[in-house]
Amino acid sequence: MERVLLRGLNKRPSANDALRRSPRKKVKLEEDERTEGEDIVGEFSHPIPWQKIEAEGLDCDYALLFSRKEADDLFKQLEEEVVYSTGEEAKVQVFGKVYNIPRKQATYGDAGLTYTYSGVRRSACPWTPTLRYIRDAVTKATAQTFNFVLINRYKDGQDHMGEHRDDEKELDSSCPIASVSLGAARDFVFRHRDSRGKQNRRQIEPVKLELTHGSLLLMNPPTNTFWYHSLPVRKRVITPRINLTFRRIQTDSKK
Ligand SMILES: O=C(O)CCC(=O)C(=O)O
Repeated sequence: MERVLLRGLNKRPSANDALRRSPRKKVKLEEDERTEGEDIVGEFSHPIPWQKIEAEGLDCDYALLFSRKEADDLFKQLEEEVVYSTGEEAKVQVFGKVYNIPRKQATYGDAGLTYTYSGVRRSACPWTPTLRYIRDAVTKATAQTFNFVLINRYKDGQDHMGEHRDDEKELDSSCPIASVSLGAARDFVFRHRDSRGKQNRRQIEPVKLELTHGSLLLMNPPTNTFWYHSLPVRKRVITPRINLTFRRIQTDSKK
């Protein structure tokens, strides 16, 4: 399987580099993104070196968003703040069968938002201070706003996530999915939709990355149309990892 070497092969500056690297560039935050006392504009205070990952129909950007120390602190704070789903919300439905998910999940976001995937509808809990901080750091780095976050906690390398696309109709398809990783580094695999299964129509190499502590992966459109992604079992991983995927759910006025 092809491993993408982020510090060598397939590396080229992102098309939006000029925007993202420009220090103190103003970003207009949407009205409903503001919390009390917050300025209307945010600023790019920390230009970060982005690495571009591309293949046919795949467009991603990868960067280290947080230093090791900051990522350690954020991990600890999330361990205290995040309340994971139990009961029906901790299950998925695949082809009509109900399964326990092989990890823990939680959903946070703007008031009243819900998100349905794998046959289960999830409501957003109110943003915690740490989630708001991480969301704002992602907005400053990307100039994109997000109203929802799906959190997955993997206790070790046995916990995993199967192949899927983030292509639910309630998502704003023009907005990237912004994936922040904290804790153990894990492999992340993209597979093109035409190269899946025994009846595959084409031979297209999977794209494999390692998502490290403090990193941000942006899955830009049209990646989630053409490529499935998964987080496979890795038995050698013995420590936990938290992943946060920031999304923009269409609100009624935009549907
Ligand atoms: O934990 C990860 O990196 C994968 C998360 C993911 O695939 C998702 O939230 O859709």
